[in-house]
Amino acid sequence: MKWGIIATWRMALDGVVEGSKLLRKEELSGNAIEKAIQCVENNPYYTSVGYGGLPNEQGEVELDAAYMDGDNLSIGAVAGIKDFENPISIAKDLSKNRFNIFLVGKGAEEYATSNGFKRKNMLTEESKRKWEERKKEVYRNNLTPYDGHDTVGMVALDTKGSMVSATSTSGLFMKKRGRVGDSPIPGSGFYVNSEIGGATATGLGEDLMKGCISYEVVRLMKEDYTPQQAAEMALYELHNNLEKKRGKAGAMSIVCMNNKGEWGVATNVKFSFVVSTSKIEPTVFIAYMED
Ligand code: SD4
Repeated sequence: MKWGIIATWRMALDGVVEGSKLLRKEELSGNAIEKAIQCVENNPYYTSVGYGGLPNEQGEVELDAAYMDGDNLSIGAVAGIKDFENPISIAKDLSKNRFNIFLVGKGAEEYATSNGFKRKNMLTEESKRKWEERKKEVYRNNLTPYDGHDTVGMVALDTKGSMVSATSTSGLFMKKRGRVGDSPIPGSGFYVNSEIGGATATGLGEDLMKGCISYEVVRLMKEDYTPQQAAEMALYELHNNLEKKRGKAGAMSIVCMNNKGEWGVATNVKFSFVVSTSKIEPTVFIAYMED
């Protein structure tokens, strides 16, 4: 029985282990990915996702998350949500709706409250301390503050052939209040179609969204490119376009999997990712930019 899960960054490992246990037991990919992402959100030591996430300019933890079901193309997403424990679960819940599937800020918080989601102060002492230090450092050295951001993004395939994709992040460190990156935006931070495969991105959202990169990877897999070819073609084309038209490209990485459980990765930085399939135990890999 074939199943698989691929995820961005090493921080996804514990979650991928948990998600794999469910997929191995023939659970639905939707449940496995939710559990896997919750694991990352709940861990205060992963400072760019969920609890203990990186604060914005005002010292508030504003979170973005999204969920997509590749069987029926349902999408749910939240952006700039504060003080809720598991943004991924709110996004997944929103994906059941016909209308109002992507909610931001207060609207997302009202929805979460009225649907029984648990409130939690997501700012830890550690993330507050980091924010204070960063503020001083930026002021002292006149730096661009937006450093040290990572998103957990995953694509999962279950034994019935159903695929899902999901993301969760606190976005850029010291971002402007209300800033939203690629992660909750369909086609940019994530995309999946169970008839083809799925993809999810991480890196500088402002650049990733200029290439609708997750949709592009899925589109290329539909044209029969392997996941590895699709990831490389989409990422390097966007990278080269940004360099040509704008003089520089930000950090960008993408992982993808097709509905056969074959996977691919591409990056323009040094990037860690996690794969687990019916053939591979959960493993952390490192990818680099091609010469
Ligand atoms: C964002 N793409 O908000 C996210 C951040 C990220 O590696 O993934 N950084 O732009």
